[in-house]
Amino acid sequence: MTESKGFIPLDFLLQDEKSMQQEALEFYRNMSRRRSVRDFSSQPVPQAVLENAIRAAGTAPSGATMQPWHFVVVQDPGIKKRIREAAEIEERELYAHRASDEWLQALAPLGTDANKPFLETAPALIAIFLKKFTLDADGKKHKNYYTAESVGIATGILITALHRAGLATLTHTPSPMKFLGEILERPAHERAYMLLVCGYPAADVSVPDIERRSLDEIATFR
Ligand code: IYR
Repeated sequence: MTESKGFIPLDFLLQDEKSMQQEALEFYRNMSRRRSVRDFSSQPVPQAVLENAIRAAGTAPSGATMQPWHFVVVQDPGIKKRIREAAEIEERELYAHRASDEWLQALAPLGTDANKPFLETAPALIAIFLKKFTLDADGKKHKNYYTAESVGIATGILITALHRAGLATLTHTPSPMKFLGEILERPAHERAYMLLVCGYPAADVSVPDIERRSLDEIATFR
């Protein structure tokens, strides 16, 4: 499985300071343009982009290198429809009953509601599953560690890889998400972690006018 076969030299690229600074600045500028999108074109996305973005996500660090994630890419219209219907049932509950007034007020600027047409319009839904255990070839259970942290990092890399490849995403977390494991027939030791909606933005899509917190606000150097 993931057992280390020993140690090998690190494949590390030492850069000069100027190119480090350029790279960091360009990366920041590019990432600043990433926005969550809620209105997608139905145009299909290149399969190889999805595959390589998931390969990149799979490079994330993880507790004891257990790589406790599984990605299910849904492009089948029938399965997308079932996911939409199940998600909207939970979302209607959320908006009508489950969410506190404080929560609804926090969501108001986003203009969201219980209708999730993008779950059918977007060409690809990537369901991300968290594996509390890994089953080896003999069916033996191996405990995984720091699973939420590990899958969170992998999801961040996935979002970044898709953005850099020219695709828009939406992190969608209908709650509870148990229906995802059922529809996608995942084993019981996997928990649905997030649904990443992926595709090209619809023409002329607009996004909420928000600002990112400044460096001063989010970081302390001492
Ligand atoms: N899951 C709901 C509500 C929602 C919650 C948060 I926190 C958001 O940042 C956005 C939406 C929905 O998708 O509408």
